[in-house]
Amino acid sequence: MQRILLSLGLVALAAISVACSPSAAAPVPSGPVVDGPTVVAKDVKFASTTIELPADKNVTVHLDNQESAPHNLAIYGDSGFSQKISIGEIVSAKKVDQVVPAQKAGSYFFRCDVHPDMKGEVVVK
Ligand SMILES: [Cu+2]
Repeated sequence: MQRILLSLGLVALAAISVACSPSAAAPVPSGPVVDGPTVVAKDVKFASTTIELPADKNVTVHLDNQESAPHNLAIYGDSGFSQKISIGEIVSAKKVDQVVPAQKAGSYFFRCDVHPDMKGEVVVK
């Protein structure tokens, strides 16, 4: 019995490791993509603490990093930043686009993964 429990534990651990692996690919959206907002990063801050996205549509979001400090735009489903939705590329002094897969209306959360204090709310409606 103990051996079975141990095996189950190992399987659960393996599943958790896969789910948490940074290389786990974000869902690739299918279907049309609409153009979305530009988010500016400067002085180790995002210019806005709210991003609005249309509900139920794949959206291209633009990160405009206007300084040499590295930033990305990472969108999560929870305020604890554990449910990855769209993790953008980390860039310095550069603009980069990312396609955020369609989300239902509601509140989501964004941050820079390099500087977790750079964060805000994503309002999907
Ligand atoms: Cu940053």
